[in-house]
Amino acid sequence: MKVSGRDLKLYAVTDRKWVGEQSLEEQIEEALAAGVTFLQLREKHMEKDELLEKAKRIGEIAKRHQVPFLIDDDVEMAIACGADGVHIGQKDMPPKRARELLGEDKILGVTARTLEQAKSAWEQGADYLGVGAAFPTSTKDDTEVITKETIREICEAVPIPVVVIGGITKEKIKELRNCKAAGVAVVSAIFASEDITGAVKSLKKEVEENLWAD
Ligand code: TZP
Ligand code: MG
Repeated sequence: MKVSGRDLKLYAVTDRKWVGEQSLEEQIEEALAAGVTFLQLREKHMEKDELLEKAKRIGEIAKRHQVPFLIDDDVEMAIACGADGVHIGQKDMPPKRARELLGEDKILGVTARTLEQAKSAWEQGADYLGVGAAFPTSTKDDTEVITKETIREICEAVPIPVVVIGGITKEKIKELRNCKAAGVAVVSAIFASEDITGAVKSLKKEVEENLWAD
């Protein structure tokens, strides 16, 4: 399998709005060195040229840490920068089309909020699913919270691993205990932290103690 449950244990999604003393690259370097297992560049308001340059640099950092590196939404960008794959939402192109463009070797992640979306994404070639929002979040404004039961139903219905996203903090991971998810995807719990290394280590420990079984 291209993506195992282990890979999804602690999935970091970038947001340069949290960049302060450290650059985005430095934040990512620190997060990867501390033990993040999967990385997505999700920068909604960056010009394409800047995004391409950043993506190439960040891809090199991820490669050095042997962590899969994906681009949010943009299949062409993922191919152009040599990323390991792309993560698309329900408003992007259909997963089947993304798979055709990417080929079989690249990783395709798809966001699903319902059982129907989850089954369809899997049938169309998704390697893993991002499911949420698990909790309220201010990082993404057009998302709704789904129930833990829905998350669990999705995890039981598809043979590909599921990463839970949305409002996840180290305190909240316990509430995902029975969901059967492989891991958690976080933005602010890592990148808004003043101590990225400490945040990554404690999030990972909570995942290992509460939901990670592979
Ligand atoms: N998709 C669903 S919720 C979300 C995305 C990209 C944002 C999650 O951000 P945070 O800061 O971990 O709540
Ligand atoms: Mg997206």
